[in-house]
Amino acid sequence: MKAFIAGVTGQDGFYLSKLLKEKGYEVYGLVRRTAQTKDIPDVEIIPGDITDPGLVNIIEDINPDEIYNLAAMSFVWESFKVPKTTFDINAIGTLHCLEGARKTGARFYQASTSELFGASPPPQNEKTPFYPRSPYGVSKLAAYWLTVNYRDSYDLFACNGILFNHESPRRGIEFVTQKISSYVAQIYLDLRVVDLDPKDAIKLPLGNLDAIHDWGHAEDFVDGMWRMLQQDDPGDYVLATGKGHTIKGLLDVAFSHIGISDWTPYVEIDPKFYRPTEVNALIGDATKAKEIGWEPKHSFESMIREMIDAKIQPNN
Ligand code: G4F
Repeated sequence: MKAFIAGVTGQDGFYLSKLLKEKGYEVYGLVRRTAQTKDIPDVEIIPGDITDPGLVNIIEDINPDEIYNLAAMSFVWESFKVPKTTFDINAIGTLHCLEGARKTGARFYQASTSELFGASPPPQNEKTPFYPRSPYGVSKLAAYWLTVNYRDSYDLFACNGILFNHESPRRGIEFVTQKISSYVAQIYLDLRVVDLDPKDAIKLPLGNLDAIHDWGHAEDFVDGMWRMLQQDDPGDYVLATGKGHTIKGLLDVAFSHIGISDWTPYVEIDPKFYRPTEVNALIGDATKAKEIGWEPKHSFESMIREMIDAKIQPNN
């Protein structure tokens, strides 16, 4: 089996290519000229750009059995600053991948997101109305419907994985789990060498601490992506743990891992990190995914601890 992954250098690209290699796939990964390629598991690197229509020819040359579109401008906060770039990558890029799937007959996976639900109250599942709250969410909604439309129009085996937040030690520093984990690891290391008074610590600037998210582990979620493409019929699936946590709850778990019960002296609110519109509560109902054998294995607490430990001892 041959798989083509757009977005192979990201967190999910790492775990997915590892999983597919273990299953015996030949894996081809689309990589922009400026992206870092070290650490990607034994993948054939294909230079290219998802926003360029030349992607269709690239996919035709490879002629994969499966295409996974994980490429995205994935930082919701930044999408308010660069809405057009967000659309080019997330919506037009998906169109190019779908054209490649149409030309080759490959099965297609689209990285859709819980951000599609936005303001719709939880629990959210495949039947919940969409109400995105950011240019990112709206661009991903276009990509979602393009995927459905290509499935309906051309009888393509195309699936949307509607994934709730998923994290790991490979998560980018701009996302709140990694931002908090990295800071907490640094505080732990500092406390080992100096008798740091909490009021003298450089504070961690954060935005909205009350938003509720459903955070799972990326390693569990890539298994769900693969499963969707192995079914008899294509469909759309929510992947989520079903448990919601606030940013405050995340801070509780992270600081208690290094023995600090009161994190308030270490955190300050910086309005810069607020978004013009926010999702208040995203908690997924993954009943449909469970029917195809998907089950998350990591807990939220163990994942946050793993992320902090990876920063404390980066080589372990
Ligand atoms: O970690 P975040 O930036 O992730 P967000 O916006 O939920 O997006 C991630 O998950 C989505 C859903 O699956 C993906 F579609 C998307 O591509 C990405 O992977 O923010 C999480 C929450 C937000 O409510 C945000 O307002 O944390 C809140 N937050 C509070 N202070 C902060 C901060 N987020 C960031 N990044 N930085 C802060 O200082």
